[in-house]
Amino acid sequence: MMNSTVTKRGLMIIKTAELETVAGVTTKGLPQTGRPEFAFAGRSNVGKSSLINSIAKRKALARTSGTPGKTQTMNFYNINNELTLVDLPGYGYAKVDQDFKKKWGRMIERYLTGSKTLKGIILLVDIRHKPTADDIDMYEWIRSMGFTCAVVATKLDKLKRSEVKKALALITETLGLKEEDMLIPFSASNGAGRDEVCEFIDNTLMEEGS
Ligand SMILES: Nc1nc2c(ncn2[C@@H]2O[C@H](COP(=O)(O)OP(=O)(O)O)[C@@H](O)[C@H]2O)c(=O)[nH]1
Ligand SMILES: [Mg+2]
Repeated sequence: MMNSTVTKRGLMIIKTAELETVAGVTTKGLPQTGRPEFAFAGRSNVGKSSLINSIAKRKALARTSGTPGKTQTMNFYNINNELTLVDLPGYGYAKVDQDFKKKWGRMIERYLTGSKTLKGIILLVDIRHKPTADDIDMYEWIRSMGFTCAVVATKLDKLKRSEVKKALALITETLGLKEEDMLIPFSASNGAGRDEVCEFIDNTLMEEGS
């Protein structure tokens, strides 16, 4: 099952990948790429930019950082002129002031509710930690909006093999994942789970008939 649709259909064979648009809290209007979009949401430092680099097979397309709260913009990546990956600013960063948090919330919501081409949302959680109240809010919001969602559990390489099952069960239980929800363990260090994320994107597009 793994990898079949991805390679057969060829969509996720990366030919080109580039940063196309950067939108901040003061940016008016949203970029209209016309291409199907997938947004990556999650806490600051969870690994959103690293996952985008892994999907795009580029080392430094999206800037990664050990310092939380670095990316406060929405970055739109054009993949193959076929698809747009949207790196959302991370939430749950304590040092960001309340005023920014409000603006941030409005910006994200404006995008997530306003985009006509957004096909799916990928929610990232750190496999080592119990999802936070913010993660639960985000997940419930995604579901309530009726979006197709996959949950990616990042930093798989940081757990011992014997710890993985329990960690995934805690995420499933805390978020209240349903049978039909996808939970994909992923490591940016060794690429584990990368193809499953691509497959989720590909399947979502196929179901949409795009
Ligand atoms: N070991 C390990 N480190 C990771 C992984 N994903 C991200 N990181 C590290 O975690 C930090 C934050 O990653 P980044 O992609 O910038 O997170 P973002 O803030 O959500 O975009 C960086 O130092 C990354 O190198 C992973 O799967 N395994
Ligand atoms: Mg980032």
